[in-house]
Amino acid sequence: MNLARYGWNPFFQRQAESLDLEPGRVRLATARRAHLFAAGNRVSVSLPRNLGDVAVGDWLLFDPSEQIAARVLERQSVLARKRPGSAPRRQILASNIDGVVIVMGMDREISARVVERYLVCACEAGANAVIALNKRDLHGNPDEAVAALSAALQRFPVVATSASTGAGLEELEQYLPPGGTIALAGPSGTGKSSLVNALLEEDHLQVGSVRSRDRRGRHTTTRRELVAHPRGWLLMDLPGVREIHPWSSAETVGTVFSEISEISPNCYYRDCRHGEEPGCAVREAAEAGRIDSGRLGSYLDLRDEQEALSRGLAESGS
Ligand SMILES: Nc1nc2c(ncn2[C@@H]2O[C@H](COP(=O)(O)OP(=O)(O)OP(=O)(O)O)[C@@H](O)[C@H]2O)c(=O)[nH]1
Ligand SMILES: [Mg+2]
Ligand SMILES: [Zn+2]
Repeated sequence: MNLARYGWNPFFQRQAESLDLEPGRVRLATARRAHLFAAGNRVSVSLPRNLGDVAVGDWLLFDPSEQIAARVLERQSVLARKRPGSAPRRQILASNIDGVVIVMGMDREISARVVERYLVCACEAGANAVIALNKRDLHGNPDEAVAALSAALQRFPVVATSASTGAGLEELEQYLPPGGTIALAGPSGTGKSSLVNALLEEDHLQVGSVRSRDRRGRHTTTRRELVAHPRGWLLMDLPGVREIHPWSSAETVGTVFSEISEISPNCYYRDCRHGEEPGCAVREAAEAGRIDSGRLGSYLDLRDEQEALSRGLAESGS
């Protein structure tokens, strides 16, 4: 089997000097075992305790005779969030990804504020991001919803899809980097697993239902899995999460809110926090309606969160 099909590239090749070990990419993992895409075929290896964290999408070197993993190769990118709780701990959602589809459901209110949080995670990973407003079949005016969200987000593509009817899937595919590893992320019940099945044109993943009372999902997907699409993509369905606190830097937040970071050099103080300072060009722009005040609030929250994270990390010495 050709390893390039699974994302093998010179970045990983350089780390794999040993002749006795073979590379494989984690397709599915439990605490003690990982199922891999490897040259021989699909193999399953045991994960020794001293190996460290193993995430879906990781490349491992394993000993083929013992069927045991020896090393996790350095990651090219990670999609990560802060673990719930006060301690600054990172949870890797997906490893070595090229693109992220942020899936939101048109059967409920679409929050640009939630999407922005996922965008920060995607940008921190250096991945291409596209937003799928799924369940377009349940919305009276999907084009209007797309226009509203793309105006709110400024520069990220938004596509209306339906996993049920197949509408919008071809358009979505145009935004997926060819041959790349693509993670589908978003709240529970928005149709991430359904979209993977629809893109594959087969029912590979289990799909859940949503509570009719509040449209919340039931957290049907509980494990991460990488599946190979016939057109070359590797799709990673992620479990829906209730809360997303990005694991990133304050600079990455600035790239998601580019219309705000473009104005901030015009503030009187170079280190303006856009709070109470005199001569703040960002606040002026918000007051004049040139930037959206909801966006500004979201930007300041995310910036403060990421700065607190950096401080927490420095204090804990990690
Ligand atoms: N009408 C309609 N229903 C959809 C669509 N996509 C998904 N659904 C339904 O929405 C429900 C949830 O779908 P899932 O694919 O399980 O959602 P998920 O995002 O994977 O949810 P978690 O795994 O819990 O995070 C199921 O009942 C699906 O049949 C769609 O495009 N249109
Ligand atoms: Mg799912
Ligand atoms: Zn300012």
